[in-house]
Amino acid sequence: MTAELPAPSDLPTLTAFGYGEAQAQALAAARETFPGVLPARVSRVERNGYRLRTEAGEQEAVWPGGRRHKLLDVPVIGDWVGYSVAESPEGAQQALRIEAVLARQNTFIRSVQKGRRTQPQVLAANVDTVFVMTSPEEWDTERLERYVQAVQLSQAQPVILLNKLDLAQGDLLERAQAAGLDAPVLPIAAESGQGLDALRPYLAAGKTVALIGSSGMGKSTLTNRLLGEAAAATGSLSDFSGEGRHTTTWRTLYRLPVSEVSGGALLIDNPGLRDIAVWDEEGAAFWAIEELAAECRFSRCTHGREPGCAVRAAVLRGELDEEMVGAYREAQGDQAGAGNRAERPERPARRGEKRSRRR
Ligand SMILES: Nc1nc2c(ncn2[C@@H]2O[C@H](COP(=O)(O)OP(=O)(O)OP(=O)(O)O)[C@@H](O)[C@H]2O)c(=O)[nH]1
Ligand SMILES: [Mg+2]
Repeated sequence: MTAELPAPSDLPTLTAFGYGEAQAQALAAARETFPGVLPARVSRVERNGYRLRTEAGEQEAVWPGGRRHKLLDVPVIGDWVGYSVAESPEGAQQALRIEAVLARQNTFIRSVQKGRRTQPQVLAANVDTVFVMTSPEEWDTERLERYVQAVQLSQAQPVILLNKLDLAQGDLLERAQAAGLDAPVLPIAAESGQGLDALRPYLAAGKTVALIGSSGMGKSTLTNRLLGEAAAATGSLSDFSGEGRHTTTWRTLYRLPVSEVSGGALLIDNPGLRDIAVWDEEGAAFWAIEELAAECRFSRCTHGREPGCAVRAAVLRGELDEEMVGAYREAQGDQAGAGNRAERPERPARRGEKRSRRR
């Protein structure tokens, strides 16, 4: 591959991973700042770095990040990025370096609690559908409402998968489907493959689906079933009886084979979440801060005491809440080096947190 701007038709592998005109345009825009970067999709987020699906195959990559990057621009699973090939000091192995996160179609954000403050965490980007997986033992209408709302706010389509159909008792299925959730409820059994035909409309070629839900619900079991191979580790029942066991550690994006159920979609298997808290107004304020930050005199402005800070100017004009800027600065500090951290077991959401909708 050369540094010429590649056309989507020259990138058959990436096209299979969803690369199209929108990504080509986003790459062209990124090249104005980072000339010659090549396109790739983040296919795995690990403690010490990333794996990228490049036209030449899957390769490890680093993201230099830094303390003063934009908080919401940390590369996440599903992102399209522009990378360069960095020389190692020994001139030996070359590591890919993520230079830019390409403009996203959407972001799936939730709110996480940090001490007394909440901050946004981007769980995935460029996702068409989110499968929220639950099971008969775990069914909780209120919690599912929060998931549905969070998915809708991120402009993705929510679908509830009621897995382990073989364990359903009484009229659970009827009750689940009558619960009034603003999403289809599809009963399946990932282990036996029962009900998977119903997933077909969401698994068209080039579409991206993210699997979320508590630990032990069968996300990785479904992933393997759809892949036709045991690529993702799954837990045994005893693993889930104890406290906070998580089998899946890293977010991973797989390309599904063309099968009776899948047209070749991209599937993201995630570690278990205990619950989700919807991120809305703070999220909007954070975005506003990041947009203002582009106007700061110094590109590495911390929005503290630097002259020419557009963020502080907006606070002085009364357009931005001082406390929100404080939360933003704190969150930015915490996020430095993200992608270099393990996924931790999740904290439960606060009850009733952030229920309003952002437009
Ligand atoms: N009875 C039954 N058990 C299932 C079914 N699907 C998955 N399981 C079991 O559920 C357990 C957990 O499955 P996993 O796929 O590892 O769950 P997970 O959601 O990926 O869990 P984390 O990676 O920790 O988030 C395993 O013991 C599976 O065998 C099903 O359709 N029926
Ligand atoms: Mg798993």
